[in-house]
Amino acid sequence: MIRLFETHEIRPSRELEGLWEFHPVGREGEIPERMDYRLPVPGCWETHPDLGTYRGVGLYRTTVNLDRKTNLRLEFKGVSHTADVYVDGSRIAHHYNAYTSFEAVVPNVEPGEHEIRLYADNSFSERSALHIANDYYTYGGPIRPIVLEEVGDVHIDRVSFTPEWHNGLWQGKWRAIVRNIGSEARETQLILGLDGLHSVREKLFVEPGASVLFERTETYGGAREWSPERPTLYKLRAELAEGERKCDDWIDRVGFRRVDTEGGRLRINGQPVLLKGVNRHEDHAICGASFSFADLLRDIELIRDLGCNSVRTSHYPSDERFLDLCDEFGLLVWEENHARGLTEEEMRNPRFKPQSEQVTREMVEQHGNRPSIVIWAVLNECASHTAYGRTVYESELALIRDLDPSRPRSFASMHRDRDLCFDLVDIVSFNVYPGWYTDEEPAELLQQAKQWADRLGGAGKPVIFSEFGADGYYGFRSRDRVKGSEERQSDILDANLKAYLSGDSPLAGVYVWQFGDCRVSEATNWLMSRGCTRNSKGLVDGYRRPKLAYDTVKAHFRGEKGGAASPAPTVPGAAPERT
Ligand code: ADA
Repeated sequence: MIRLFETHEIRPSRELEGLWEFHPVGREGEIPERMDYRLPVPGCWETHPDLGTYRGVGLYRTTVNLDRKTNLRLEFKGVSHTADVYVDGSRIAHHYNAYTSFEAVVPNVEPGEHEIRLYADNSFSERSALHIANDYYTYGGPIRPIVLEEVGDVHIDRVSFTPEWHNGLWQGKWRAIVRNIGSEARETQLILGLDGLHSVREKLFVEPGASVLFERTETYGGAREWSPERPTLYKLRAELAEGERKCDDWIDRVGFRRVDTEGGRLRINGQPVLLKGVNRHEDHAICGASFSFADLLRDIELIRDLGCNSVRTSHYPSDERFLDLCDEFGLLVWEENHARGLTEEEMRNPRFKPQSEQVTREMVEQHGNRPSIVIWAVLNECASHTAYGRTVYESELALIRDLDPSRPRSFASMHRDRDLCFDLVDIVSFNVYPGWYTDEEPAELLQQAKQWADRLGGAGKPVIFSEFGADGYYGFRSRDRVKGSEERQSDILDANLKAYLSGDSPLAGVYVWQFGDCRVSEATNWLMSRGCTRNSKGLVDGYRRPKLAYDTVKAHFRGEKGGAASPAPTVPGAAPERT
């Protein structure tokens, strides 16, 4: 399943889902004598009994049949972590980073059978600045869907739609890119519209080998708002026509809502909201990082059951289908680029800047149409406390502002009163672990954090506690409530939430670390060693079995412990309003 809706009704498109041949190889480009395995695509090789800890390069191979001459466009929604794609023996794409999509276009492919070879590499080396041994696991393989499309010489590359509230009316700012991969200049008609609302039509002239950017702001008088309580979605439809014949389309979903941080509060459509959420790694004890739709939906239902109105995609962009579900159910999303805990030295790896900026750019360009995303964030727990680190935060936050000025930006800091970057963001966020790594009083820590924010450039900005939590090993029970037991995890979260959700709390949001236990890299130093090679701070374990802390957090988030309640979740199974 590619998305929750058809992304093309005119352009021929299908998912290359199924069983592909597989074999571990020594390096990208190598052709082994035999292909011993058959693996599922999408999937990660760790699900095969022989390959549970394999780290290296793997070759996936399949063939496709085309019944006419065409321009082939392959879209890879996520290959972990470095991908090289060959079609009929020629290398046509290279991409780094598991969590954003990329394309490979081959013009003028003859009818008949064609071979696709995908090399996926999940190894760690100097060449990889973001995927390193870490407190989560880098799986291997095409963890997200692969799509085959047939495109004309002139086709739609990308469309962005940004809702704006202007003098009491909704407007939409369109940016559409149309490209011509053929050898002749072409004239085409671009039609842009939202189903149920009006559309616009424009004649474009596209030179061979070039792209044209079309921009237009339209007013939508009758548009209905997207909000967490009523997540109204509109189908965005971009089409190309030659005369009366429609020859290409590109479909997405959008919603009309605005986000701001006026008065030090996070506001959606002018209404202050308190974000109550969980941090979610895309990791599951059985399917690794490659989720079926049913597994994604189960996570969403558990998050909604917890009384959350928000989720943070720690520490990388999420699967598109997960974000589709957030759009659909009105969950507010903090989405962040890919990084966790990089030191200044690691940020000085010459690969870091280009790789990190690329993920940031791809994240905003690929997910920017989604109403559910209300915060963009960068560089979780990296060196925001050093002068060099600050230059990196500054340039990445500026990049986001250039790409999308409509959403507030943040980063999750662990540097407390030593942070140098609070003046660069719209929302100041702290990762704190009272009761687990430190023995502070949560309420006192909260007052201190507010002072650090005020003093260090964050005065007047919303403050979020983006992480707090404790380990709890599923099934480990203790009358003495010792550290690591489910009881102690529950006690620590109870104490944290009591302080953070109290009536006079200055916080704009809280995100429990974390939703589900996740696998971690095997550590080479004792400090990073985690029991069971897992981060066990989940409210559910890797199989989604709730721990004691689940109900504790649920009671707080649903306002049963005296704090503020989240908006009532929509009735399970009821279809959200949509046009
Ligand atoms: C950090 C980090 C998380 C996780 C957590 C923990 O705050 O951002 O990725 O490692 O600590 O469990 O210690």
